[in-house]
Amino acid sequence: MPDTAISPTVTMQLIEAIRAVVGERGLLTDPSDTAAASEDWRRLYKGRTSAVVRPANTEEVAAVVRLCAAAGVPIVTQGGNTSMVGGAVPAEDGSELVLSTARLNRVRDLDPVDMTMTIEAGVTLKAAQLAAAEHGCLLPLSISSEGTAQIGGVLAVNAGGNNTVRYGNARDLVLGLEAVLPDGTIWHGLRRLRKDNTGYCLRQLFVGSEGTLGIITAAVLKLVPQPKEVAVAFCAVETAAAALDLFARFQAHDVASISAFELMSGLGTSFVLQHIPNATLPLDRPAPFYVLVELATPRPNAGLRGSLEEVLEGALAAGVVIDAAVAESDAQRAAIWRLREEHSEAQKREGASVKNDVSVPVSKVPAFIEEATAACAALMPGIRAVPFGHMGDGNIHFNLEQPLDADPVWFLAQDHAIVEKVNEVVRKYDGSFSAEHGIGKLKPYMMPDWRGGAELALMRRIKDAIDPRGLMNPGKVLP
Ligand code: 2HG
Ligand code: ZN
Repeated sequence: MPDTAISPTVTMQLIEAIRAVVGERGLLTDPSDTAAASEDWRRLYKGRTSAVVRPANTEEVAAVVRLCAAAGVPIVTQGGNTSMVGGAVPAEDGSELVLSTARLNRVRDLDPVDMTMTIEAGVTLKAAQLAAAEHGCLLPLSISSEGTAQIGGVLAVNAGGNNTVRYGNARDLVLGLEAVLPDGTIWHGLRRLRKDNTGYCLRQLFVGSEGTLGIITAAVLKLVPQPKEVAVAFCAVETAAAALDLFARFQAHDVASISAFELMSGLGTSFVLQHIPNATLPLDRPAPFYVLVELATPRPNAGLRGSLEEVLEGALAAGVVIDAAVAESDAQRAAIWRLREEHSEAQKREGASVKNDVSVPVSKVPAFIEEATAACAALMPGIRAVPFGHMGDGNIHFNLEQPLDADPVWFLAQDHAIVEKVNEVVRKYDGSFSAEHGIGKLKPYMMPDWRGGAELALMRRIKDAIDPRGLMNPGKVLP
């Protein structure tokens, strides 16, 4: 085979060497496959790659990384490709290969006494949850894209999601890690110890590094007992301040039972009702805001439903809640959750949107929403604010939908100005400009402003020490 160059760096010789490692099934070069892997879920970026490499085990990952390192070819690791910040797209010039974790899809071990699961990077979050449930355990991490998102990506971006209010973010669940380093070395760190105080905590360096330090191939995750009772209510409130009041009531009643406390706007919910088949509002009339509250307990006969109703009755009597529906069955519970989880898809169908994945202290959420809404309306008449998200942990998706008559391309070009307006308010409340989606390709330009000085300098030194040639997911995280 002649050593023809497919791109400035990728040669046929390299592709054939990789094929020899991963076999026919492990290499996709069909343009439809490479095109699908080169675009992000939001369709913000269209890159190009000559191959999607799909190793079947950690040794194959390591062998592929060694070959790429020798050729100086950068690798973009991709799981479910559900990033909201273009975290897994290759560059436009075709110089990078995509390495898919999809075939690393085994649950290696699940121990209901240790309450841990050892799981490979390509298992979807949903499949991991189901595997835990089969053993009477709960993997307490839930995100809207869990049917597609894979464990490796979930950990690489330190996903947050719906249960952070109770169980923390992805990094809080990681006890051990296996990863392939940029030179192809396999780091075997799959310990399942609750206590292991032995120097720098390397696993936490890789969690949240977004594929820029190496490739996570497997992890040991903490599990918790499966809930025996779950109660879900969908509540209508006039304002985000009333939603906060309701949260405080649930906290005062039994903080330990809250497993999710999610906020939705009336407008965002109307998009779901309009664009998502079979979505229905479980209340008589629409409201400015809604809250989804979920309580869960591993204790049997805990009377959770009674607890939920007691708090709601108090809130209704005080005028904090206008109306509420309590799920009577698993099907109703799922229908209520769909109203929340389909928010992103419905916004995509409604038109172009600019996303702000921000966090502020929980107590500041109402003021933040009010002030950011006003600031955006002043910037662009007709802009439609769609705040929603994880109110219980202070993470609000303050998304802006294009004005009804605006050109989507023009609207998206106003991205930086809109984001800056929102972030002025985030700054005022000492919040974060990226609460759970990470930095990816979308936000590195913001890093000097928000994490400049010692923090960014230290991050660069870590990157240079571990990936001195910059071959792991270039152009992501660091400017
Ligand atoms: C969610 O909470 C996801 O549903 C997506 O984080 C948020 O679309 C978004 O902005
Ligand atoms: Zn979210």
